[in-house]
Amino acid sequence: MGVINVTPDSFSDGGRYAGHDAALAHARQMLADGADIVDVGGESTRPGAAPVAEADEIDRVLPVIEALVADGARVSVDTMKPAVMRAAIAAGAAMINDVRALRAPGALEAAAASDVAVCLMHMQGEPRTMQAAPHYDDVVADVRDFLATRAAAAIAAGISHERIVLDPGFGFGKSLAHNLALLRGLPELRALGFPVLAGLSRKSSIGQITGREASERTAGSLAAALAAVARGAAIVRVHDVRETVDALKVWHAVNAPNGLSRESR
Ligand code: 7PJ
Repeated sequence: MGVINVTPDSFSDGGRYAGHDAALAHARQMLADGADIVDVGGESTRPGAAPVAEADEIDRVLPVIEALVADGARVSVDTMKPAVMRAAIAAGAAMINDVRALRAPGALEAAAASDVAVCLMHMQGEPRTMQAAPHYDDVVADVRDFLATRAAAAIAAGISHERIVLDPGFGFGKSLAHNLALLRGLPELRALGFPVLAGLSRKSSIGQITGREASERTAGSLAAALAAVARGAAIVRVHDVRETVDALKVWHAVNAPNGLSRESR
């Protein structure tokens, strides 16, 4: 899964679509590089990021989703807002990726009224303050129990089991130690019986371990992606698609039961 952030258009002089064009070009490159899904988001959930109004978020993501769907791409929408979910679904999005795990009023209903996949992510606290003092009694058990509860709520709302993906939410109200415990504990999340998505790409934990700025975290992110796949992650959400696809091709070749995969023989 490649990450596409649609940022506000930076030019006022007739450049209304500059942000859209840049996002679209980036998404098409990710698909050419081997991404199976592009995750389109119009509101940052990074610690301290400013909220975006519903109509603005729709204006940001919808043209990009429409164009990618017209290309035949599989698109996920990274949003917490039911109105954005409904607009994205109507435009042909295949997945709702919600860092609030469909907890906003109306979000479960918006997803249930469609047949798209949903990614339910764990977050402790709220984006603005979640990194202040994250605390868990047992981080793996706490996250697992939350995700099991949200999956049950989704199923009760009419979202079938095979549409659900779970995500521990690396960096969302978690210290480095919490993130590492969750990465080691991915098999316990897998044991709930749903595919697991892992998003560690360029996150501050990678920076804490390597001492590098976000733009210099590719190698660290690759190691994290492979560690997640080795522990059962079915989807990795990444910025560096080309490098991650290469790393996964090598990892799979090593781990394939007959050595090389059929295509590579
Ligand atoms: C995640 C996400 C993640 C899912 C972001 C960033 C922060 N969605 N959206 N999982 N992270 N499902 O990319 O640094 O980890 S935004």
